[in-house]
Amino acid sequence: MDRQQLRDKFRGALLGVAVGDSLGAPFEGSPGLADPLSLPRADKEPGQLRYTDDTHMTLGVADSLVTKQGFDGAHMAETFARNYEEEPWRGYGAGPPQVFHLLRRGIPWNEAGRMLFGGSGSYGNGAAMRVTPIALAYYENTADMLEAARESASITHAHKLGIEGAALQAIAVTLLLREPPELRVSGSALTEVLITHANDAGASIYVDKLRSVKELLPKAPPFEVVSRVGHGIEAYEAVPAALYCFLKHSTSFSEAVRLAIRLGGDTDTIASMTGALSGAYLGESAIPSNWLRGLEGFERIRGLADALFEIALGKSRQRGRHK
Ligand code: F2R
Ligand code: MG
Ligand code: MG
Repeated sequence: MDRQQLRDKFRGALLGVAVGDSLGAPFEGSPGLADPLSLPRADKEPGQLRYTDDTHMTLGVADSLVTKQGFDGAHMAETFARNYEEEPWRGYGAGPPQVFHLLRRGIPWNEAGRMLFGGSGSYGNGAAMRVTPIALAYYENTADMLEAARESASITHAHKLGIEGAALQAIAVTLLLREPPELRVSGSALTEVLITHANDAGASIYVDKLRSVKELLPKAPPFEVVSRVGHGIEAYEAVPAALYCFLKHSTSFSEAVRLAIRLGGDTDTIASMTGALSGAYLGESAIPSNWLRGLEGFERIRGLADALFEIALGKSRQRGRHK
C-alpha cells in the first residue's frame, strides 16, 4: 500500500469517528428507525454536524498521543479532565466525570477508574468509542497497541469488559488499516480473529456476541442483531454491533453508518465506531463530501490524523533500525 493511500485510511478512521458520532447523536436512545427517510442522507446538505463526548474524548486521546509522541497515562488522564471541564455539555456518560473528580482530589490516574461502580469499574462503551487514535499510532505493532489500548481504557473503564471492548475495537481498526480496500475484506476471517482474542482474554460474553455477528451476517435481516447482540451503552453490546454494521456494508461508508443509526439504541457511539472501522478500511475518500464539509472541527481532526500518521511512521522506522 502506498503512503498516500495509508494516510487516506488514517484520515478516514479519525474522521469516521466524528462523522458517525455527529450523525448518530440526534437519534441516541431511539428504539430503532423503521423509516429510512428520517435518516441523514449522503446526498443532502446536513448543515453543521456537531460531535459529542465520543469525539471529544477521541480528540483527547489523539492530542495526548501527539503531545507525548506515544501513550502517557498521567498526561492522557489530565487531558480528559481538562477537556471535560472546558466542555462538560458534550453529553458524557455518568462515569467519566466521577473519575475526573477523583483525579482532581489527587487520586492517581491508574487507580481512579477502579473506584467506580462499587469497585468493579465501568463496562460502558466509553473506552472503546475513543480508542481509534491508539490503533492509528500503534497500527503496525499489535502487542504495543494492545498495551496502550488497555491502559488508556482503564483510566475511566477499569472493568475487564470495558477494557476488552476497547482492545477489540482497536484490533479491528488496525487490521482494517493494513487491508487494501480493493481486496474485499472477509467478515468471517476478521470476526474469527476477534473471537480468538476475546477467548484468550477470557471475555466469554464477547465470544458469544461475535459468534452471533458471524452467524447473522450472511442472511438474517439487520434488525435481528438488536435482539441477538444488542445496541446498548455496554461495551459488550456496542462493539460487536458496530462490527456487524461495518461488515454488512463493508464497501459503503454511508450505508454502514446509516445502518448503525437505523438500529437505534446508542446510535452516536455505534455509528462512531462503525465510522472508524469503515473509514480505516475505505479511507477519507469514501466519506460523503457534504458530511465532511458540515463536520465540526474537520480541519483539526484531519490534522490530528496526519500527526498520528507521522508518529506511526516514526515507530515503524525505529523498529526497522532495531532489527
Ligand atoms: N451519556 C450518553 N448518553 C446519555 C444522553 C446524553 C444526552 N444526549 C445529552 O446530550 O446529555 N452518551 C455517552 O455515554 C456513553 C459512554 O458512556 P461511558 O463513558 O461508558 O459512561 P459510564 O457511565 O462509565 O458507562 C455507561 C453506563 O453503563 C452502565 N455501567 C457501566 N459499568 C457498569 C457496572 N460495572 N455496573 C453496572 N452498570 C454499569 C451504567 O449504566 C453506566 O452509566 C456513550 O453512549 C456516549 O455517547
Ligand atoms: Mg455521545
Ligand atoms: Mg452514545
